[in-house]
Amino acid sequence: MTKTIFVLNGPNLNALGKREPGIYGGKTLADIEADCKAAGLELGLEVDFRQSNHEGVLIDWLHEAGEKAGGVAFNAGAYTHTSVGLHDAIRAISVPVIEVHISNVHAREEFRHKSMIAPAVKGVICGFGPLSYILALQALKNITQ
Ligand code: CA2
Repeated sequence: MTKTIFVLNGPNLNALGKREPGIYGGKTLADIEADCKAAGLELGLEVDFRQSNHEGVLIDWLHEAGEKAGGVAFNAGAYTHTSVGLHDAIRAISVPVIEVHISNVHAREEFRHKSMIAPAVKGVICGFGPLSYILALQALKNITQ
């Protein structure tokens, strides 16, 4: 049976490709979604790709993933650095969650060095541009088979 992987995106990621290309590259979130769906086809994974600017919606989607998905690739955006609610939601589900970042957060401002969700996730992939998402899908394929 084909596994469904939720690829969840947090605040402002809908603005990708429109500003700050020096940090995040020129791809839009729709481009990244297309790349993830193509990689999913090759890996035998169904990709359910979503974005929200609202913390509670992301929490609801994590709970939904806990019921329906085989794993989650999660770019929580700025909530990565602030959200106890997302930390708790990841702990509340038993499917693996991989933290994803486009930029290398450790090479940026100090406030981005702390991740509230890192202690709750299976692993972290950051700094590879949009490729970070594909690496997360490959990792999920490996750890869930
Ligand atoms: O590198 C990443 O993937 C981040 O999760 C992106 C977040 C940032 O807050 C994290 O520290 C690292 C930002 C999302 C996109 O924000 C934009 C800001 C300006 C223009 C376009 C996107």
